Amino acid sequence: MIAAQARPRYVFAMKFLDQAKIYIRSGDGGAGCVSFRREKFIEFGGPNGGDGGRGGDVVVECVDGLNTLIDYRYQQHFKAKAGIHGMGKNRAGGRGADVVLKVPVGTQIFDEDNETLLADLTAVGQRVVIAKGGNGGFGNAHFKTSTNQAPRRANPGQPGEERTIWLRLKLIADAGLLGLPNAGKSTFLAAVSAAKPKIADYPFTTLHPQLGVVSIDGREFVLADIPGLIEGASEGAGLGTRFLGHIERCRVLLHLVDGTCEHAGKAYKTVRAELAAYEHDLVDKPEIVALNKVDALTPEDLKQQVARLKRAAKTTPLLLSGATGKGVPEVLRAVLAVVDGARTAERNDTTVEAAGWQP
Ligand SMILES: Nc1nc2c(ncn2[C@@H]2O[C@H](COP(=O)(O)OP(=O)(O)OP(=O)(O)O)[C@@H](O)[C@H]2O)c(=O)[nH]1
Ligand SMILES: [Mg+2]
Repeated sequence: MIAAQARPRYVFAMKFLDQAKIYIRSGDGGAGCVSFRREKFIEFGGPNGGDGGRGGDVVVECVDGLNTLIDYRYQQHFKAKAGIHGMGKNRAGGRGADVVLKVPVGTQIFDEDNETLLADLTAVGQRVVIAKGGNGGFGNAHFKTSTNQAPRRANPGQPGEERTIWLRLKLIADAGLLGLPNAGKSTFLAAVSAAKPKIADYPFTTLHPQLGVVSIDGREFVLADIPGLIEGASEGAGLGTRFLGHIERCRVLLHLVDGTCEHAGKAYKTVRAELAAYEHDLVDKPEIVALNKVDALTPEDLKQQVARLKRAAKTTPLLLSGATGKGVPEVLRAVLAVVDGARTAERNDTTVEAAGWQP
């Protein structure tokens, strides 16, 4: 039986959803001012209280270069600035500064009930005002009439709006974990993200793909953990290869090979053979090869496994231990480099398309 696990709210197994509940408040309007002109030698001083400034709005803006809502994990309260109060000599108060929440393309904004859609941000540059700043109050100069030359009244500013909203984004994995059962894929995901996948020393612990948001060097990407592949998976052995669909759109595969297995080269080749048998072009995707669980290896075993894996993969594997964290940042940086490269290439492609470029 698989125990239900508490998961942080921004990582949902299967739903592949990144979401954040945030509290926003637009700025209060500044109050109008009551003031009279009082100067030497000027006989009739009139009212000269200026209007208060408008409070700042809370704006959500869709920007380039973000692909998760990870920032909203660290900050959930956003408040725009209040408008400045009006002043004497007919000086109006300044407008309060807006607060702008930057979100990736594909973010949806829901009301507090998490059901009512308020806005759908589908293009870079799109902006929506989600809470309007309060209007500033009129100063007493505004209330001067022919019958009331010296009004003593001014309006207070309107209060800002306070509300709770949800930001939601459908996640698409940038990187996919690959390996035999027990290779340590889930351990790795748990070590590098807030995801809490089930981890155990028997094969097929992971039955459903899981996603986590990984943050490294101030950047982020989405990593998918999928069930282990075994020999014959493409013919349905083990859990089969259905779930490979979840990593078809990944930009890079991180192939973890268990250093404590009998033969790291054979383990690698088994997985590659199943990938090759899978009809979609997964086998052509960029791959980072890494030998895992190096904490459990003697220097001699390590040397031997590295040599075997290097021969099989025709590349020098990265070395890591998901359990101790050794080598993990280096692996993440290698993944990020490929993800970044692919993102840039994609962006350039779209630009060329948009410009109507023809070969
Ligand atoms: N010594 C050591 N053990 C590890 C390391 N990473 C994972 N393990 C152990 O290896 C076993 C399998 O780990 P999992 O993370 O569940 O492996 P998995 O690849 O997700 O396995 P499946 O979901 O079954 O495909 C567990 O007992 C882990 O504690 C590591 O870096 N070093
Ligand atoms: Mg697992």
